[in-house]
Amino acid sequence: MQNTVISPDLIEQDNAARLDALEEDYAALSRALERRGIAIGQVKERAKDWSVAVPSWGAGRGGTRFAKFPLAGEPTNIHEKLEDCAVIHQLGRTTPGVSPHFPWDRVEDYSALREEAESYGLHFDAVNSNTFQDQQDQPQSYATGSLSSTLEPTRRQAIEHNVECIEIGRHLGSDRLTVWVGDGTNFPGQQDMGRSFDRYLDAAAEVYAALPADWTMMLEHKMFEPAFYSSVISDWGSSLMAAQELGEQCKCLVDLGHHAPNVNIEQIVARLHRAGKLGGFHFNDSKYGDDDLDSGSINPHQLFLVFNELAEAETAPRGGFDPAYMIDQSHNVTDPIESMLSSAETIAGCHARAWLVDREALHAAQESNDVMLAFRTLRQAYETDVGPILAMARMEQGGAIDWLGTYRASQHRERKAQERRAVGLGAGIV
Ligand SMILES: [Mn+2]
Repeated sequence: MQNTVISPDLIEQDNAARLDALEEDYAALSRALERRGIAIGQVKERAKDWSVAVPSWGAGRGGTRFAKFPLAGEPTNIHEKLEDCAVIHQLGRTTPGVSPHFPWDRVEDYSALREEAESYGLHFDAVNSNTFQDQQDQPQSYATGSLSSTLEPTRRQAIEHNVECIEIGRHLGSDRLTVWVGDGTNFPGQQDMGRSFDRYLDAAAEVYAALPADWTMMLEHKMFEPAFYSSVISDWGSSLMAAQELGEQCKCLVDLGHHAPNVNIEQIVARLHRAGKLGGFHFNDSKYGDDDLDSGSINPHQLFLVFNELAEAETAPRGGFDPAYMIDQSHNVTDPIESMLSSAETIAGCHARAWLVDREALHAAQESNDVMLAFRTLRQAYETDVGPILAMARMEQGGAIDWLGTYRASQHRERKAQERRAVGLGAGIV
């Protein structure tokens, strides 16, 4: 018997009140798509088959370097986070995977944790290691680097932590490890840029050697922060070099917020795919830097163009194309459940729109250099409102047509504010 956090009766009751309007919108869209030679049912089924994982850390309020403003009833441990992730999946039906982070989600019994997730209809996605902050009682500090540290005991500690994450992940049923290091420098001359990359590669090779045969190691690059002069794995070039050197099972992860402003991220996606090294995504949006804003809240067009490249890639796959899709956001002023439901819908919408592109017409226009026709072919798909398809897919799987309305009617957060212990004020990024 599956553990449901939100009453299925409430969802059904709410849906019943909204079904007539949805059916009307869905029928109108169905006719419009039919004129374009698209069967709406196929798009809906594709939407049902597609999913994006939520990060365990995203279930809590995020923060900035300056402050964190806690939310009454936010989760304080992995068990409560799983409960909130269950709500997100129950209402939205697109997020069955949870990406855990260690040591933040450490427990005694990982087999029991896996069963707990499964009781909600959830599973564990990519495991994230953490060598970017020090933990209590940790012998070596990461203040001047982890996998690339000049100090052998520090590198050893970082390697062992990553290997432990793989071990935990095996118990949780995961098959991916995401490695992001904050390693780098804040001053010119602080470290030798060539030798620090060498040290990183040597240490990462030891982590790679511990990967089970069916696992993927994903390297996440980030241009700056916490290192503000140079980062060791700063861009997709460094990430690709490292992934190629480490081996077949190592791929690159693209976090949408980890690039310089105005960088053509969709082109990076196409390049990594061509190299057979596109491992996965961290979805979020950014206006200025690594803002970790809600996916598609600032630049939904860019998100669509990324998915257009993914649809191209899936049409002509290379090198075991199977990217992992994850949300990675910091919810500083919203209820994280609402933000992740909103983001999952936006991301799923961009995925669906990419499959509305008349690819044959696009390719023909590209080959004949018909610039305007090529552009309009993409634009037509982008401008299609796929909301009724996503809502119908949700409803048919037991989710909510109006996830925001139903979530608020459930009073989940208010109830949790009574049950859960309050989070301290804290400060900074969590
Ligand atoms: Mn990320």
